[in-house]
This record gives sequence, C-alpha cells and structure tokens, in this order.
Amino acid sequence: MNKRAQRLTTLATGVVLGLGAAGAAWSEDTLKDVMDRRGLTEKDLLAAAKTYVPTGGRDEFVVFASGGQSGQVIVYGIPSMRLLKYIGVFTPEPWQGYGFDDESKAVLEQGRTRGKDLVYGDTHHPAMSETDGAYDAKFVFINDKANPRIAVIDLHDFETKQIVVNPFFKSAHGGAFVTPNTEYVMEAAQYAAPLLEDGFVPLEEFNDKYRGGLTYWSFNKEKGRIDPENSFTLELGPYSQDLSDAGKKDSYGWGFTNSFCTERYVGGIERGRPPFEAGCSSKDTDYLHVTNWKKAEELVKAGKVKKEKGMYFIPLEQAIAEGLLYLVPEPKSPHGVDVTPDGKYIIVAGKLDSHVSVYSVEKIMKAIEEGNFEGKDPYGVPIIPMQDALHTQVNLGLGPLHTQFDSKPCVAYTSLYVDSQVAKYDYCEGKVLDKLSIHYNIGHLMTMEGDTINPQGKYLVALNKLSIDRHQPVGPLHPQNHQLIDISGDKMQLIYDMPLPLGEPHYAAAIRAELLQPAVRYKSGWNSRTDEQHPNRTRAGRETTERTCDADGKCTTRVMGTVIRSHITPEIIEAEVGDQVHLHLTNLERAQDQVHGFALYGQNVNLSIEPGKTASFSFVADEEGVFPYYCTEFCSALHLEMQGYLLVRPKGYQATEVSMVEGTLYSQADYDTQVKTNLETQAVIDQVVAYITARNFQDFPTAVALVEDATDQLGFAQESKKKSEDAAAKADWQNAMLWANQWWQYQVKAADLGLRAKNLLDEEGATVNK
Ligand code: CUK
Ligand code: CUA
Repeated sequence: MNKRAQRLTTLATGVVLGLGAAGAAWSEDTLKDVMDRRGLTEKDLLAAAKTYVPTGGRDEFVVFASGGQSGQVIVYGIPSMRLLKYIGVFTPEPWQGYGFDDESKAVLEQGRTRGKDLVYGDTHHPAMSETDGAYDAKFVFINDKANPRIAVIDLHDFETKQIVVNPFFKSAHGGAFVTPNTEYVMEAAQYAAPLLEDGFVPLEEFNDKYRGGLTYWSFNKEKGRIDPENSFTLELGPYSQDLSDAGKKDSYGWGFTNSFCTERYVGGIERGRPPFEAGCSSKDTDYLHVTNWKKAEELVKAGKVKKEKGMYFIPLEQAIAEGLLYLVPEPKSPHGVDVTPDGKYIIVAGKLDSHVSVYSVEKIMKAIEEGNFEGKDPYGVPIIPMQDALHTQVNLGLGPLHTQFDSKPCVAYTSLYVDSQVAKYDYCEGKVLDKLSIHYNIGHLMTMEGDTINPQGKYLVALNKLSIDRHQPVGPLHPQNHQLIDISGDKMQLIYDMPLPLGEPHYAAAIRAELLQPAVRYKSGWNSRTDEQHPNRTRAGRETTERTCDADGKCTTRVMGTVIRSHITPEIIEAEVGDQVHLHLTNLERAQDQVHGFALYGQNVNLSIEPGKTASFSFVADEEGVFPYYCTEFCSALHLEMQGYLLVRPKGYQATEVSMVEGTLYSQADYDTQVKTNLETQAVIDQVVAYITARNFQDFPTAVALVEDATDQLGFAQESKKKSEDAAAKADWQNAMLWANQWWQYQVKAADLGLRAKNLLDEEGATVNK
C-alpha cells in the first residue's frame, strides 16, 4: 500500500477506534493554583461555572439583539454570551453574500427610500414572531428608526427575506412589536412630519400639517412575508410617538404606544429659541395612545377605509369617530411601555419621573365603555383621566426606561438609565424587591422570553450604552457592554460582561434554543431570498456557458455553473468586452456546513453558496482582461485549487490554433502508480461503506445527506475512471494520468464524507442492522 492510501487507512482506523478525542492533556494546575495565579475569588468561580459552556456544548437560550447603527442583527448564546452570527439586514454583509449576490440585492432594493439605495439602518427593536402570545421560533422582525422600514428574517435559515418601507413616516422608532398571533407588526413614527406630502411644509405649520402615526403591518404567516396590501396606518397627533407594545390575553386586540413632546414644541436654537430638549420636557405628562387594532381591521375588511399612497390610511377624525384611539396621560417624557404577561397591566417608564406607572387594562376599558373622559386633545382625541386608569405607581429611581418580566408572578425588572441600575419589583403590590448596580448606563434590559405570556426567568441581560472603563480600550469609540445577570434567586447577581463590537444594540429578544430548528441545507437549486426553486439552477453535468447577441449587437454571456469539492464548473469563462455577464452557481453539496464562496477579481463580488443554494452575480464586462476567480471558504484540502479564469476578450478577437503547452508531462509509470493508489483507496472506501450500510444510517438525516454526497462523489469518480481508461487505451498517458488523479480526488472526497458519516453514527449510537 502506498503512502497516500496508507494515510487514509490510518484515518479510518483512528475513527473506528475513537482515538481522536482520547487523552486530552490537562496541565498539572489545581483549581487553587489557577485562582491564586489569576486572582480569582470563589464568587468569580461560581459566576464562571454559571456561564461556562464546555467545548462542544450548547447554550440554553439564543439572543437576537439589534445591531444598532450596523443595520444588522447580532445572534449570541446565553449563558455563555458567545457570538454566533451577525445577520445582514439593512446593511450589506459580504461573508453571507448579502448585498453582493443578485438574490439578496433584490431584498435590499426593496428598502430603497426616495429612490436611493440605503446601505445601513438604525436597528432598535427585534421582535420574535408569536403564536398565542408565545414565541413560535419562526421569524424575527426589526425596525430601522432612521429610515422607517421593517425587515423580516426567517429563522428557517436566519436570512433576511423582506424589507418594507413605510410610505408615510420619516422616522420610525416604535417597532417592531408583534400582536399575539403575529397578525400585525407594529411600527410607530417618532419625529412628526407631514404624512401625505413628501414635499416642503414649513415648520410654522407644525400643529396643522405635521402628524405622528402608527402602522399595523399585516403579516402573512404562510408566506412568511409582510403584506402591505392589507396593512393600515392610523394617523396620530404630532407627538413624538415612542415605543409600543401589543395587548395580550385580557388586552388582546389593543395596542399601546407612548409619546413624548406632546408639548408639540419645535426648537430652533439658530432662531433664538430654547432647544428641543427644553421645550419637549416642560409638561408633567405626555400621552399613552390606546389603539383598537381589531376594530380597525374590521373597518378595513368592511371596505370603510381609504388608501393613500397605496396603503390603508385611517385619518384622525375617522379613528376618533370609530372609537379606535384614546389617550391616557403618562408621566413624564416616557420611554418604554410594556404589557404584563397576563395582559392585565401596562407598565410605563417615564424618563424624567422616578416612578414606573402601572396602568390597569380593566380600568382603561371601563373608562372607554363609560365614556369617562376628562377632555380631548387639540385634535379631538378623548383623554381618559390618569387617576382612573392607574393601578399603582412604584418609586424605583432615576431614569426608568424599559421593563421585562420574570417567570415569577407579578415580578418585573426596569432599567434605570441615570442610576445605572436594574430594579426588581412587584408590580401587583407596588413594592421594590431588589436593586443591582450595573456598568454603566443601561438602556433596554431583557429576560428570557420576557415579553411573552410565559417568561422563562433564569437570566437577565442589561444592554448598556456606555462601557467606559470596563473593557480594554480600543480608541475613543468603545464597545457596548451586555451584562448577564442571574435572576434565579431573590437577589440579582451580575455574572458576566460581554463587549459588543458592532453598533449600539437597543433591544434584544432571547428564546429557548430548543425551539429553534434551522435548516442544514436548501432543496437543491434554491433561491433562499424568495424561497422558491431558482430558475437558473443547474445539476451536475448540465453546466453551460451561453453567449447570445440581440439584433442591436448587445451580447449576454450566461453561465449556469456548479460548485462542489473542489472545483467550480466552469473553470474557464470567456466573454467579450461589453457583454452583460450573468453567473449562476449552484452548490451541489448536501453535507452540513459544506459551504463554498466565490470571489472574482475587480468586480466587488463575494458569494456565499450554502449546500443547495443557487447564487447569482451580474455585471457588465466593461474592460478586457484576465479575471481570476476562486472559492473563498476553506472547504477541503484542495480548496486553494478551487479556482478559475474569466477571460474578457477584446472585440473581434480571433483565437489562433495554438494548443496548450503542458506544464508537466506524465508517463505510463505515473499512470500505473496512480491507478494502484486508487485501487487501494477504493478498498478503504469499501470498508467505510460496509460499516455505514451495516447500520441504521437511514434513521439519521445528517448521515443520509453525507452518504448521498459521498455517492455523488463516487459517481464522479467512476466517470473519471472511465476517461482515464479510455485515454490509457489510446496510450495518451498525459490524459490517462490526469483523469486517474481526478478519479482519486473524487475518491478522497467520498472517503472524507463517508468518515464524517461514520463518525456521526458512532456519536449518535447507531445500531447494527439485524
Ligand atoms: S430605545 Cu434605545 S435604549 Cu430605541 Cu427602545 Cu430605549
Ligand atoms: Cu470551495 Cu473552497
């Protein structure tokens, strides 16, 4: 047996005997030694033990955090706080090919605003889709505050599928929040602006012409897409609508949106006026907006709502007349509004008030039924007396912002921005239970599934705005700081700091990891952004490059190619200057994580082609030249050889009849040696195949996928074998040797896949067939 085949056999034997993992070398240190050396206390060790996930282990919860100005979503695990992914949403993300392949460019293009391509978003509030008020692990929505948009991420593959642009607003903060069955995704405007006109309206006409608003985006769960056709927007007063939350259980059918700057103050330092901050915080109360989306939906369905700018639009007068909108005073420049898990209370945190105000849904509904109003706002919206709506107020400290809930009944946590603390309290009784100082100014906080009907308790994350001196300094711009807090006991305990180096996350949502079931691969030839079979998919052996020209002499070169370990087909693409080039590459792999990338010199392209995916790239070959391309993922031992050339010929170029001069020449002896290796390799493969097929591998979908890929590779090996034998029959030793080597390449990949399948079966405890 020669060396190459021997190595493979050793590998196979190693796997059979399970030698790989045994005998990991630990240093001689005791726990005490390490504690002394690193200056750790017992408390530190306890915290470490609570967060540490051993190698190969998994986290209990998965967090989807807004990526702030990065326009992305950050995914990490709890309790380890290890980063798992950045999902490209409003911003191109090259690793995932997001914004680089034609399919995802089409998603980003949906987010064009005023005809402009935007390449970032200011993401604030991710919302997980819900069924009956609990996370169903299907979708995540997130807003862009700067450009009023909502994006839809599908948790089947963690990809952004859709971006919708609000036709009315000029900013949108109070989104995304979902209704209990994801019937709608709420998005409230922030800075008042003219809703129906996009042109100039002087600020002097602020009170009359500027407006706020609240959009209920209709979501089609089957299709996994927002349906703008059935969405509607409520016109609101020109207050700065801030956060929202949807009612649930007892408050199902209603939405709650708070606001600040109900003073309707317009600043203008340069006009000699005090700034916005003074004029927008001079009153003691602002307004909580109470909206009846169920009733609004009925009006829409009954054809009683008109469309403006292509979307159902409910003007203030209609909302008032139909009883869709009420106001409740709330103190003072409020920020967060959060509905309790039972839907009975609404907790409002006023930035400039040391209390949280706990409103009773029952009392609000009673006031509405009885017509108990203390007056109307300047636009005629009825105002419910604050005292008649309040359940209680709890004095927590300075700068209350956001609230989340515990699995324990009546227990809530509110962030205190100015005090840099988390307050734990009983909102039923109105009692403070505990306070914990964090580092430093906290914005949102998040408990596990803490905005659903069944919060999971256990952990809380403080999403801090300023990390100041907590982490290694990296210049004037510091990382953000997420702090993990153990809330399982009576006293909160701070157990971990995680610097976040990507934008300022605002809100986040954590879901039990076990609920997530993402895909391992796509159906072969899949457009992952539309979730349909790709019209330009290709199968193995069907790859084509076609050049067509129309009557005006405009030419198109279209490549329908494939990628599989370890080659791109085609390896040579020829086009002519001026051609429109379309590249469509399908990944033929099925094995888990067997992704290939694609980069092409000078064309700003980087594709990520996961198993089954078809990704495309289009460009105009505007200059003649030589453009190497290659796979950008280290996908196999011969990854660096996964390469090719795009040749852009000058116009009218005539190829001369010069045949390729070979770099190396091979003899019959080379061929014979190679064939010997191949036959020995085949013997190893046969062993592995026998091992797998003797077991119930069919019961393990991952193993089945690996076996399918291996079978493909063996099929290709057979084709190459045939070609090498044909060449040998003609004594063409050059081609005989090269095809024999290709035959071996396919065998190696088949063996690698087979060993992975075998390994997996051992780990899963597969049983021998009877
Ligand atoms: S906001 Cu940033 S900390 Cu947009 Cu929810 Cu409060
Ligand atoms: Cu495919 Cu590297």
